[in-house]
Amino acid sequence: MSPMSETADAAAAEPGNEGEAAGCHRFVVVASRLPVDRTEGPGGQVEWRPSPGGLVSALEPVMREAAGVWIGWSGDTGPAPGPFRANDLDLVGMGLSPEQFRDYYEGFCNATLWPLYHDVIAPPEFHRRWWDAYVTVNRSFATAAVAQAAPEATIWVHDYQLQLVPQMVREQRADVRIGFFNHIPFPGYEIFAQLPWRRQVVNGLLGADLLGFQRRADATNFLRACRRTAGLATRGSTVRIGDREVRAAAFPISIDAQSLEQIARRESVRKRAGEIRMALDEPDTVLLGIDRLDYTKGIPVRLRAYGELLREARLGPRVVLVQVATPSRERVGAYRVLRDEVELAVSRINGEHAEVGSPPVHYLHQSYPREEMAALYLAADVMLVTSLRDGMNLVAKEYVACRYDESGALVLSEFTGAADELSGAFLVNPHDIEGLKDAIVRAATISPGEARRRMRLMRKRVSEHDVAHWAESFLGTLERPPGTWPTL
Ligand code: GDG
Repeated sequence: MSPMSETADAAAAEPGNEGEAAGCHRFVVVASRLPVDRTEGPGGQVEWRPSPGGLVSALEPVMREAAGVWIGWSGDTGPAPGPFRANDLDLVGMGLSPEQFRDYYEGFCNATLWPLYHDVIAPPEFHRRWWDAYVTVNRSFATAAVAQAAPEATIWVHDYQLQLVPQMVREQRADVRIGFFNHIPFPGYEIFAQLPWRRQVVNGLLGADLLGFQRRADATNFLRACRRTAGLATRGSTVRIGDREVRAAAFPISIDAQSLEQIARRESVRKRAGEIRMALDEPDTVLLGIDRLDYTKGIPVRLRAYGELLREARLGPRVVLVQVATPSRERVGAYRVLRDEVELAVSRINGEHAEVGSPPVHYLHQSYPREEMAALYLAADVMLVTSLRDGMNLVAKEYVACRYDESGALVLSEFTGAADELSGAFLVNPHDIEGLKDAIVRAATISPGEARRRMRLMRKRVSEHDVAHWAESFLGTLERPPGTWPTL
């Protein structure tokens, strides 16, 4: 991280002041969202509350060392907040008009790219107006990045919402180093090829020096798209484009395992985990699912498997499933259909199998503070992650990080990035309902010794490969001159 490890010349702005003058930042993060949420104080004044996530905690040390700035959408369709300072970070809040929110965010991002990149689990929609909005919004983010970046700065662009930004920045600034990380899968070529603007997207990404993906298979899919869409030659993980070399490789993202474990170890959180089990009427086995309510997460297959297990009486009478389904993208049609499907399935299971006061499914369509999440992870004997397609799945890693007593079992879909790393899990093909049922039964009846052996393996992986390791290895590779890249 050479250019970023020197102390910045520009003095950091004081809290409450505007961000640093344009062009001063040697490290620029460009992400679809800011790491803070806008709220209104008691007097109606705007306040920015940190929205803590792995990404910001991983990047915070680099941001501080290198006079970094974070460019992202503020989360509403009001005027763009512009540069400001909050939570001790320099931020630039981008705006989306109501039309851009509809065409760019809900349209091209959530109803074109999201289903396309998740193996068309839902049919993607292609609309030229949405694409035009995608180009316009990407251009505004690129312009903001160019304005903030110091000479020879490092710019790290995140995710599928901003795939054109690398090229748009490079056109204006040959001096900067550009990294891009894709948080979701990159699809196989036959699927990607459906995108009417596939060439523009590949060219947009190729503006970066280094492209990071969750899994090796995603990087391979991207390299194939370069060959097929742009006719470019690739060698190993490198694409040659004119006199430049672009690298595409796997950098599996992770979590801040240590701080989550600290939360799980708190007396108050352990007490709360006990209360949760008590409120569930002290069952023998608690199964847990925590997902955004998204069709990629395989909630219906999980409910189907569980319902059949109850009908076949294969789990014993004192088993419950707690399913947290965090509200998500509620205005997009496919998400409304999914919510109805999930809620119908939950009602059917409870209708068929509940006794008064003890439903077999506890369904929670709400979001919770981090402490409550940790208590839920602690209260669960078996964690169910049955995604049909998932870039990584941080929930699986969070469960492992919280199980400091090495108990518990994880049922994990093969179609998650986490499956490449968590070899102690019961791996399942979520489309294979019989296989899924068998895995749930095995996980629910695991011996304490076997559980400990599996959990220890997973905890070692997650603690050694945490989110700081991820950020360091990506930025470390990005900072190296092309000839000195390590074998990835
Ligand atoms: C995308 C990719 C990739 C959920 N409900 C609550 C809550 N959460 C937190 C979880 C976890 C995060 O949200 C969800 O992360 P996932 O990785 O499971 O899934 P996506 O949201 O789809 O994320 C994914 C990820 O990007 C990172 O690259 O792994 O594949 O799809 O951290 O804990 N947090 C709180 N309350 C909730 O109710 N506090």
